[in-house]
Amino acid sequence: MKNLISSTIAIAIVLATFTSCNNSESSNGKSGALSSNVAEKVYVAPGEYDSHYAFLSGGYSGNLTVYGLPSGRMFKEIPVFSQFPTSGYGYSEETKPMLNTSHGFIPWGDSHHPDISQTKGEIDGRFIFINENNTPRIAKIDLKTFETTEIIEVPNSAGNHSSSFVTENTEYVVAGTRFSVPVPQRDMPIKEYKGNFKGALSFISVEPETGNMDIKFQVLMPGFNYDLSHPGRGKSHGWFFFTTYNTEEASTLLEVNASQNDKDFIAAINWKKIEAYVNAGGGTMMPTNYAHNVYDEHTHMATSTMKKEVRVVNPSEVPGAVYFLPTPKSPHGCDVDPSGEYIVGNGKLSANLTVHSFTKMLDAIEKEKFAGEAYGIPILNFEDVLAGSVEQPGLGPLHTEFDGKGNAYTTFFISSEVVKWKLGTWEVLDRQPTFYSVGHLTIPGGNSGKPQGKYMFAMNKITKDRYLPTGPEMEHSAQLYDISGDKMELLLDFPTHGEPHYAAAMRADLIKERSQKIYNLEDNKHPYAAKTDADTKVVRKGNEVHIYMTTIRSHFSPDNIEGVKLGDKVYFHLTNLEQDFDVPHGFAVLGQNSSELLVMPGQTKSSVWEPTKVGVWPFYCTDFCSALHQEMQGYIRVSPADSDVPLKWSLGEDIE
Ligand code: RUQ
Ligand code: CUA
Repeated sequence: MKNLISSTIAIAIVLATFTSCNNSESSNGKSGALSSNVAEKVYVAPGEYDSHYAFLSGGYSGNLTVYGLPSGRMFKEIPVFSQFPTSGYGYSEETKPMLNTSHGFIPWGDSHHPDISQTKGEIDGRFIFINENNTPRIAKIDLKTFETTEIIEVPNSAGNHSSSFVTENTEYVVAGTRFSVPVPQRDMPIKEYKGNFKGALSFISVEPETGNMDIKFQVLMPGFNYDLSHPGRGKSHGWFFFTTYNTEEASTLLEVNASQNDKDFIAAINWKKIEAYVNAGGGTMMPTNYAHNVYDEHTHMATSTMKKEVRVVNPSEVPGAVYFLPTPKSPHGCDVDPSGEYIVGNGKLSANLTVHSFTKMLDAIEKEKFAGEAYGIPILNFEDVLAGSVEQPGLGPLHTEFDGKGNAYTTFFISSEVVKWKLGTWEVLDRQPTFYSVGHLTIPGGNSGKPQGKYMFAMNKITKDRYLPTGPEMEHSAQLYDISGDKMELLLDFPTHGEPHYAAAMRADLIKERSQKIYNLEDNKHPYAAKTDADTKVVRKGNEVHIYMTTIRSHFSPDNIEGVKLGDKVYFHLTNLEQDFDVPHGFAVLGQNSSELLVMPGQTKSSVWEPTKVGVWPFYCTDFCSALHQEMQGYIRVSPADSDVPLKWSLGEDIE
């Protein structure tokens, strides 16, 4: 025990030394080294557009932020796993079901890895997927509307981290568990972890036309930690690769106990083989509970369905489907190059960067050259699958991306740098410092067969002195580099929101052309929609009062309402009659204990209010929509519970 603790302290000191040397004033890159021609490279003149979209995960904000490149301007925050009072997401009656889970309503999430849908190995810009780490879920955002339209919970999973990466035709979005747990969950002693806990790797199918998600199967793997993953592509399409750590299967003091083995594994999963097995009826349906939440663009409402079972597959049932590739030491990122030949294991504690060869892997499998097995899964020989290694490239490698021109770019957390190296010769070509402690990096089109060169940005974990101080908390920071030349050139720092782990980025054209401007009022199928002022009304059902209300510049209809009583549950159903791009109206009523609503043109949204005080309470539009926005207001009268004030409403005249 003493040994464990002293080695922990030793590691801590090493880390502290590296981090602190980054903080010194002399190394913060503020020497004015950037020339004015660098400024031109990121300058997007007023009224002009950026050339790329970047979608940065919000980490512990639970959301996704949208940026433009090269300007680094933030365009939008898309609410995904967290309630978002700015738009009413997760507060409105229509969107609350999106945050339903088997644990009940969860107002928050921790999102990590966005990935854009692909067709034939190329980014197609239809959807973006993102994982929730804490209460395992995968979300889909429609890039036509930039709205979260589907969330599926992932059962038997915990710390959904090796997610959400898509295969080259978006056949699957894959979600892997970070923590192994009892499967199914049950009451058992923690010390019986080893050999008993399992790691579920989930393959979620995506319907080609609609994008609808469904858990096709889960592979129940040994109780390791599954950290990150990437699909095979091109020649390795049909396979999926996952890094593992804690192959020691420790349940306590992992920083020491999970760093014992000289090598952990990359798990190679032949999903095509398992898919064929499952299509032939293979696997077992396991009883479980998970929520599947879908937002319908026509009713403008989400529904949540609780699913009762999931198909699980034990690797031993499908011989030849799962192999382990030994990979030094506690690998984090698992990255596959655009050709599909090279699989990079970024060993956090390793001095070198290990690259495996897909061809050599197949060869070794064919010759059945195994070094042993773990829980019945064959382990290949390290030397047999090794393509090469980058010698001493830096300290603490985390993630690698590719430019499609034969180069790879790896982030090093401890030495705080991005290192460019060559696939095949493994020589280091360039290194540039990052400020500070870089995690992921992104090249547009990163996880695809066709990266879109030109830019790379690093997402740093520590900001320190890069911006004006904002108290003890600084937002994280990203740095944009031009990678079109031989050497990487630092262009720009820009602050990010929450903790971007990964980001997905792409050329703007595809998304820009398809972006929707309004919701068609005619197509609005919301049951409480009022499509003209003539449809507005107030209806009492017991103690529920439903107000069918419309908004148009610059009034609410109705705007005077009486007859509501204490103890009533008041539903404001707002339909925005506007059919004009970028003209939402907002709604808020004094004392409302949810959030405002922001209603898009043609959309209906509902807010519930349970008044607690007698009085006449104003409501108003929260979005400065017109010259007469300040006039866009109304009153609702709340009477005592036993009053006999009749239910009445009006617009433009006194209530009689
Ligand atoms: S993580 S910094 Cu992707 Cu959540 Cu590596
Ligand atoms: Cu409508 Cu302000």
